[in-house]
Amino acid sequence: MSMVQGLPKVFVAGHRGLAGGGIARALERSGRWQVLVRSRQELDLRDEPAVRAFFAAERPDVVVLAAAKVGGIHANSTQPVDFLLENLRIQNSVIASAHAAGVNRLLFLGSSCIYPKFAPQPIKEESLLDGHLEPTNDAYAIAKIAGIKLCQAYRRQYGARYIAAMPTNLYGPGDNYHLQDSHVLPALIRKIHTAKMLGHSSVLVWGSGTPRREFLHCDDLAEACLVLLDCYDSEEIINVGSGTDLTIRELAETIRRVLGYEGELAWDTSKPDGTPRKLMDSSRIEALGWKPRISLEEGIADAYRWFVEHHPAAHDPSVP
Ligand code: GFB
Repeated sequence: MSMVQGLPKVFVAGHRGLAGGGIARALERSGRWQVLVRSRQELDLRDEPAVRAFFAAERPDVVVLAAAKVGGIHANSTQPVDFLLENLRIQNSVIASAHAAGVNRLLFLGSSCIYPKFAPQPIKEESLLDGHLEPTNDAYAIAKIAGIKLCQAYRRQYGARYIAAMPTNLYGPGDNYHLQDSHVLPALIRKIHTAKMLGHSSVLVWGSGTPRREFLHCDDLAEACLVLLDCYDSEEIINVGSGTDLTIRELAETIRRVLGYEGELAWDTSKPDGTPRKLMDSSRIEALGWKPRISLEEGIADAYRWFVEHHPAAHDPSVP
């Protein structure tokens, strides 16, 4: 007989991703959950009939919806159709199927980009829908806002205990290191590593370097999700951030230092900056007893270790 029988069963949708991977590991580690996962090959989350059949057969007690089409500023601004449609399909099919199968507890993950481009800083949860979105990722943001609203609607119409958390920019082991489509932190780890390996004298960084971003290690997010599953039950969304931000220039300098690269940083101002700043106010989750534990330097070193040990681009710069 399995050791985990008798424990509540939690389905982590998106366990191969950065957020979902960290959450599935943390749930396993806690020893309090029976963790259920499916790869994309086993279950296409956009396929609602397949997702309904899966839920009917497995009947999880709880769902963590961390599956999404995600990417950095370039991917978001050049593939808005995919970001809007895929995310709507995934979240509609998972949330509706969970409810149809009697799941009464679900945690939906949104993003800090749902807030208005010029929201007052640090951004409080109340800023949702209080202004215009940042155009480079409005498709993704609209899909995530629809997911928030769907969770709130299930709560209002059916009393379902569905909650939505808004993580800030995440990074960590298992990140996407694609040259064009990744987020800034893994992109700069890769570019600086490659420049060091090939002896290049400089690295080209996108934009002006002045936008500010807040970063959170995926294992810190995972611990926050465990806290939320245990003790958060409100229709209000809840921010999960590290509480500090820095400029892209400072981020690039930090990565340069951690990786020990001595070359220069050059700036490609033909590339978009995106939103000027999106530091979140995370006092609501901090009041529940959670705080981030991994410093940016430690986290970058951890992500870099994973990149060198697991990613083919660490040894072959021609990998896309
Ligand atoms: O992480 P990132 O792609 O997305 O870019 P956002 C953040 C900043 O880093 C921008 C600069 O100002 C970029 O111009 N940057 C510098 C780079 N060099 C690079 C590089 O080599 N690659 C990348 N990608 N950026 C995303 C949203 O916004 O944040 C998503 O598009 C999501 O929807 C995610 O919300 C968390 O922080 O601007």
